This record gives sequence, C-alpha cells and structure tokens, in this order.
Amino acid sequence: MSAVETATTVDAVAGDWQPTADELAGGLRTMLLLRRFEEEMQRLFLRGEIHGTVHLYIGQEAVSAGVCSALEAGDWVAATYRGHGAALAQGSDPEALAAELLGRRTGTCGGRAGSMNIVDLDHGLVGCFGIVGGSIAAATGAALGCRGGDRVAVAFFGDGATNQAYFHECLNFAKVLELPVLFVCENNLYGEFTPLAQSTAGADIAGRARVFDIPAARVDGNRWEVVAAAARAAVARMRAGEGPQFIEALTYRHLGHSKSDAGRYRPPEEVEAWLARDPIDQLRATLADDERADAIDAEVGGELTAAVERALAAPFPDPAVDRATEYAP
Ligand SMILES: Cc1ncc(C[n+]2csc(CCOP(=O)(O)OP(=O)(O)O)c2C)c(N)n1
Ligand SMILES: [Mg+2]
Repeated sequence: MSAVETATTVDAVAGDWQPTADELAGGLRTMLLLRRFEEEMQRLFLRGEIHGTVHLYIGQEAVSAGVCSALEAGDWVAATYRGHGAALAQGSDPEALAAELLGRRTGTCGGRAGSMNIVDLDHGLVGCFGIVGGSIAAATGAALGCRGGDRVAVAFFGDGATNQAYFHECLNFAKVLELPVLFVCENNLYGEFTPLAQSTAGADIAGRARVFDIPAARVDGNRWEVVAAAARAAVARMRAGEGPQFIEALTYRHLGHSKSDAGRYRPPEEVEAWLARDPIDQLRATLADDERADAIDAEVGGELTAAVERALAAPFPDPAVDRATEYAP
C-alpha cells in the first residue's frame, strides 16, 4: 500500500460538529499564518539570518491548526522542534516568534531559545522540545496539574517518537491516573530519513494507544475540518473526566527533515501525490469562496512582512544586562 493510500485509511470521526463558513475561514487564516511564517523563515535562513537549523512545518499545518482550534485559554500544549506551527496556532505573537528565531532580545524567550526550544507560557505553550518525544512527557506533566479542573493538555509528537520508551510510560501513567491529556501523533511517514515501515513494528500507531485502553482515532491530517472535529470530540471527553485521548493524524512534510536535508530519499511520485493533497488547497476548496480566501492570504502576508521587518530591526541580547540563564515570564 502506498503512503497516500495509507493516509486515506482513516477512522470515522465521532461527534456531530459541522463547521460554519466563519469557522472554516478562521481555520484557513491560521493555516495561512503558519505557512507564510515558515516561508519567511526559510528565506531568512537562506539569507544567513537564522543560525543553527530550522525544522519547517510546511504541509502539516492542518494538524496543529485543527487541534488548537478546539482548545481554550488555560489549556496547555507541548510540541517538538517542528513547533513553530503549534506556537502560532496557540496564539504566539508572530513578531516575537520571528525575533526568537533571529536571536533578538524581543524574541519569545529573549532570543536565547532559538527555533527548537520555544516556551510561551502566556499562550499555553509549555515548550517545544529538541528531544524526540520530550513533548509527550511535558504534556503529561502539565495534565497532572489539570486534575480536578476542566483544563486539558495536548502533546504533539512525530511517528518516530512512538518508539521512545517514555511514549509507552506516559500513555500508561496517563491512563492509570485518567489524566486529561490528548496525545497527537503527527504521522508524516518518516523519522528524519527513515521511512516508518523500517523503524516502527506493526505500523499501527493508533493501535499502540488502544492497548492502554485509550480511545484513539486515526484521521486524515491534511484536512483541517477532520482534525478539528476529532479534537473537539476528544477534548469534550477529557473535560467530561473521561481521561486521556489519542489522535493519529496522517500527514506529510513538504520539505526535508531540517534545513540541511533536501529530502532525496523520498520517491518523487510520493512527494507529488502529497503535494496534490496540500491542506491549504483542500480547505480553500471546502470554503469555496476564493475572494474571501485571497483576502485572508493577502492580510496575513502583509501582517507577517511587517512583523518580520520589526523583528529584524530589533537588537540582539546584551550579555551585560540581559538575563542569561532563566526564562522570566
Ligand atoms: C531522544 C532523541 N533521539 C534522537 C534524536 C535525533 N532526531 C531528531 S529528529 C528525529 C526524527 C524524529 O521523527 P518523528 O518523531 O517522526 O518526527 P518528525 O521529525 O517526522 O516530525 C531524530 C531521530 C533526538 N533529537 N532525540
Ligand atoms: Mg515523522
């Protein structure tokens, strides 16, 4: 079975939520913000403005945009080194995020975290983690603090992270304590340069959650409204005290693993098939209002251009005066 065929083998999503045109437009706006932000970061990286590396989220926008649309203020999210999307979907300021990647003092973490380790507690972002699977443990810990209330925590992580020991430890712990944590596996079919089938026994990631008796849905992660519906259903169950939930979202990164990777290990026809399933194109088609979609795109683009200009004009941290070792919210 090809990777595209695999992605169409998905579960029906429970719940009767039908998005309005305004909700679809809101989802499109978030996804366009994520896409245009990443394109700006790619340009800045190629111009030598961003040091280290950057893991771009282009192609996977429907996952975090869909899931975070189901959350409320006070809920927590933990994400990976590919976490700019989750940060923006949670409402992080694009100018501060751009400044962070540029190492500026006005960055989300004062310019000291860079791309991979962003924390934005004001917007419910527990953190982005360079350690594969770190987000799973962080969100499980955040969910411990949510017990007895109606707040929830979400962990975003990749398919490769499901082979980490603490994936299994945290799912077990969360179920035993019935913690309100939503585990969201962004299954993009590769861990760095290795196809899923070569690293992951059984290849049934949602099934790994079901053995812990955690309700799990396998969904088309390139359809915003499908992800959003699954997330709404899962979040409602968590707020009702039904314990941890799991979503496996099938998706694909359009670009390489990180900026040093051209992605040549992927068959061209596979890449083409997934590009034809671009999540933004699909939501535009669902919205069926090109004039509105174009206006949103132009507005987001204008806001981002201005935000990046301001971020580039900001100063670098001054070691003599700026705090160096701790995050000060
Ligand atoms: C604990 C740990 N082991 C190995 C690595 C090196 N590493 C970085 S990303 C990555 C692949 C992860 O793949 P996946 O979880 O599918 O996420 P994706 O990059 O596809 O979003 C690996 C092995 C790491 N950062 N942390
Ligand atoms: Mg992966």
